Amino acid sequence: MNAKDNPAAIVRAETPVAGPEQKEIWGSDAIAAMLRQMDIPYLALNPGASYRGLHDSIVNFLGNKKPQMLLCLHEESAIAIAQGYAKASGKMMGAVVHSNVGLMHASMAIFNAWCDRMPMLVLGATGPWDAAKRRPWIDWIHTASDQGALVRDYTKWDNQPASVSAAYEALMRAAQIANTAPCGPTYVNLDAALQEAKIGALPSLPDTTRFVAPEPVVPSAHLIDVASKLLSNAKHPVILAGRVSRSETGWKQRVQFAEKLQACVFTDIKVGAAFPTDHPLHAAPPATFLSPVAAQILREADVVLSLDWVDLAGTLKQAWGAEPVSAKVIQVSPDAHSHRGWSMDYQGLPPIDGYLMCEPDAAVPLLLDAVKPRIAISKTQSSASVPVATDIVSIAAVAQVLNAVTEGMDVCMTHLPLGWHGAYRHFRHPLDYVGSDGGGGIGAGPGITVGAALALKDSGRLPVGILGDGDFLMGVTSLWTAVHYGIPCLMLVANNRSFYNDELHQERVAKERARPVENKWIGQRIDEPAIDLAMMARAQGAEGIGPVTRVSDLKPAILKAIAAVKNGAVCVVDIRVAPGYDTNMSGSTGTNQKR
Ligand SMILES: Cc1ncc(C[n+]2csc(CCOP(=O)(O)OP(=O)(O)O)c2C)c(N)n1
Ligand SMILES: [Mg+2]
Repeated sequence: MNAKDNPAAIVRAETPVAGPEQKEIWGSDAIAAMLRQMDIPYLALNPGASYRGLHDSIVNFLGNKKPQMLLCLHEESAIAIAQGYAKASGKMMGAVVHSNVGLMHASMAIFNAWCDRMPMLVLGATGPWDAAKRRPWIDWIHTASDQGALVRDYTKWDNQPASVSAAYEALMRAAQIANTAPCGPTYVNLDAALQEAKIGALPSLPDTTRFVAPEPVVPSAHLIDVASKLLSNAKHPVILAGRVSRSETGWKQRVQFAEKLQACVFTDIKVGAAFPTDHPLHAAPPATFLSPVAAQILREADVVLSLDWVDLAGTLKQAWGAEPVSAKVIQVSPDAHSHRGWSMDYQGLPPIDGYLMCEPDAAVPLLLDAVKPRIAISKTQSSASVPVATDIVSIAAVAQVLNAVTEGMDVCMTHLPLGWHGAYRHFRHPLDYVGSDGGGGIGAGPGITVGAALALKDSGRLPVGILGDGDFLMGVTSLWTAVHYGIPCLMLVANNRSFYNDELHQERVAKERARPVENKWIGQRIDEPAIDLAMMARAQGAEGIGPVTRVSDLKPAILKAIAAVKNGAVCVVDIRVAPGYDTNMSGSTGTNQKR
């Protein structure tokens, strides 16, 4: 499936008619020209009068190209699409949301992107800051003093420029900051009056190449020396491969590095694939929390190298409990640059014996050169039993069928459901899996899938998201955007007709309080009526298959869906899975909550 032999894979254009020769230039024309100058490929948006000026400029001044608008039916989808795009491409796109209300809708998704350290340029607008220019009522309710405060605690920077030249600078600064590690969303609020002011000639555009993000920081020779000595002399080195890039070179270097050191490697299901999960040095299936077996392997380590591992302190705590961490710890992470007061997504404070405050991709090649090769000390992959159900429709059964029918095919898992067990499918390439939502905000799966599919549209890789029904339903209108713009992708909905994760929590509370566990479904089940998810797909022009209720129907359904997507369709398969998890999602150690 590539753009050449599948024209449907090209994002469908909404082409404006040409207007008369432009005599006047408006503030928003200059802002639009700047977005083009900055190479922003797309703007996912939901419209609003606060940025009707910019909207007009994108359509009539730029011809709706570079950037191209992607209309979304909810601001949360617009941001999730930008997040998915960044996850799969490593590149930033834009999103535009309307005044305070659009930003409020967008806010959870911005939080997800923030926790996921994904770059994006969020543009917003306010009613005229000059009160004399406000239309009665509506411009007043949609004007807030300090609108950026709504998202300031989970964006890297925000600004409300007061002139075109200030807007040029604000946009370049926003892009530069968003793309500097640790990446993240930035927000620029464009005053309606500034957009709608006549400005005479277009102010000359700066050379944006002089305002780009810096080259990755490289650790000092001294720190490489400290870290490589610790690693070379270790008896049981462990690598925690966390947030890394989608680069194939980076991937290969990590593999060479682990092999040279003969170190055990852990990966994390919360973030994108970082190491081949079927490599003999890969210690345990990627998970949200360490399994007891994985915690035991980690505890045997005498040197732990974190490659920007999410929640290093919490992970060490799962292995060492209340005792001091006996291993030496090397931290490779720029993340603390984003640690601030409001959000605790910085996690616990880990003990560190060598601190390389840079991205893993910058440190690994230097460490690879510097470490001494170690002789293998009988480290093998822990043989985690892969839970498989063959007689009931379960997430395990979905995984089994998907694995069988995609054998030898390049697939990108754009999302996985909460009940997914890391042993269900192997990842052998950085684009085999792009990681989860980042901030635990449900409803992101469909948008992330569409955004990742947008980034992958010419790659020949099949984008597949497996989503919980709750997640799917909250973000379901992302489908329309994918259909409308011709962005093929597959969504398999693991439909247990429940916000099941929380049934488990109610069960736990009931047990704790000696109350009836049978009531755990109340206020949780999405049933009577069961929602026809395939019909919700068809309602938006996507293909809808299912409900699939028998294991024997799974394979033909998924094969049909893959064929449809390869043919350019957006396809949803409603799979009625039995409630139950093969994984411990609530994070208490030692319990497998399968039932
Ligand atoms: C925006 C938001 N609302 C509520 C929650 C709490 N929550 C966590 S998981 C979950 C259930 C998700 O349901 P589904 O996607 O169907 O997955 P399942 O648990 O059924 O496997 C809920 C409601 C959340 N994390 N985010
Ligand atoms: Mg569910």
